[in-house]
Amino acid sequence: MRTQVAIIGAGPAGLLLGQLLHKAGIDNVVLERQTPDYVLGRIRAGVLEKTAVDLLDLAGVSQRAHQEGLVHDGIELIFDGARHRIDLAELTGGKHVTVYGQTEVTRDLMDARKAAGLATIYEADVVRLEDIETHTPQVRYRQGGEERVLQCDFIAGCDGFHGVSRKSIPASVLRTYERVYPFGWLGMLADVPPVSDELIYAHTPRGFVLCSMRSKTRSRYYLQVPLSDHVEDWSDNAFWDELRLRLGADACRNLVTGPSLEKSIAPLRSFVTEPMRHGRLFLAGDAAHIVPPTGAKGLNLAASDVGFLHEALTDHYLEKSASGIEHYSKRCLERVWSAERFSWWFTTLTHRFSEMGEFELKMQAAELNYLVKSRAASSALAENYVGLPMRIESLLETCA
Ligand code: RFL
Ligand code: PHB
Repeated sequence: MRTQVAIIGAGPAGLLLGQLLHKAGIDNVVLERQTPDYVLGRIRAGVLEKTAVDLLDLAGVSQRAHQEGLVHDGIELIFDGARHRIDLAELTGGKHVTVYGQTEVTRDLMDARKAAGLATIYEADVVRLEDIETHTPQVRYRQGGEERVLQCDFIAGCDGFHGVSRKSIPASVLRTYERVYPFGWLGMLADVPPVSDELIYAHTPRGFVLCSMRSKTRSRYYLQVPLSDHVEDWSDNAFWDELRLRLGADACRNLVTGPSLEKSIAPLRSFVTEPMRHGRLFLAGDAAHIVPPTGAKGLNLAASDVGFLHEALTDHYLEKSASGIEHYSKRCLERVWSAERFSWWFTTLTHRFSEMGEFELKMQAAELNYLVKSRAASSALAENYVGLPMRIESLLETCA
């Protein structure tokens, strides 16, 4: 089999790229290790920046996101038992985020791909990438007990943190940067109305809490937990009890509890790979970088990588220019490092670290206080939360 662009991974990065390339008349095949149901069963991101929604618009798959997505103009911070609102719209000249689950984004992309009759091969486990430094790379995969080969012009490695693409770049070229956090997030999804209209990020003596949602009737909550915790040991009642204890009576006034639809523990990590292209292999999304979820940046970064990759491949096929390909890694990495910094900072500010002494706790408290009292500090949070522009060099103009 042969295609122009072989895409590894049918997560949001791979599917969005496939749709954008199809719109530009560029032939592509997606190879995915799992089944569609498995991919849709993973409960992950919930917050989309405008840049991500713009790319869904461009791909022609945003109709439901606009209809059903919830526009959020602000977030709440809780610390020291008090609630503070960060007015995202007022602080950023009218910008907002859209609360629309990654599952729904993926479903919309899957439906569009199916409707367009595009090739997605599920249960195809990519085992090796070959000849990536030549003009005729190929992807070797296993399907139904047989080994097959997909020949192509380019490979898009959209296969997440545990995929094969990153590992195919020679160690002598690859540089990685990593920080692993000493805790995880226990997430729970339940068909109950959210405790508040806006997302709540809470710093509490018992650990961090995030109150998020998927709709007006479906809530998503997260608790900071030790890495040694097992999800089987957290009954639904234990989860709700701990949530109440951490948030306190006032913030829990409107809390509605109910049976969980899903519960899972995710470790927190910051990770970046440089470069994001080697020869004819491009890395995009979690295959190249991971952020702790506190800033809600993972899916949004995956989308902006795909935006740059779509630009690079249309430059190549339609404009006959190598410019986008040559600049791909640098363009992505500038935005990636900004989001890494923000996600690391917001995580460090809002979580309890066991090694923190009295002094570090006072520093955290002072910074949280400054954040809600200073317009400059609140603006910096808001500007990052709604999402930096695709090209960071335009930031000063945006703010002017
Ligand atoms: P994915 O979604 O991991 O998809 C990669 C796909 O590649 C497949 N694959 C292979 N296929 C074939 N052969 C192989 N050898 C393969 N190896 C792997 C996998 O099966 C999979 O289907 O990566 P992608 O597309 O880069 O998307 C990234 C996002 O999923 C991720 O960044 C976000 O979910 C992160 N994230 C959040 N991001 C946000 O922007 N906003 C949020 O609010 C947000 N909340 C979150 C999050 C991530 C979380 N977890 C669980 C880590 C909340 C949580 C709890
Ligand atoms: C989510 O709804 O899953 C979510 C929202 C905001 C975050 C992280 C996760 O910062």
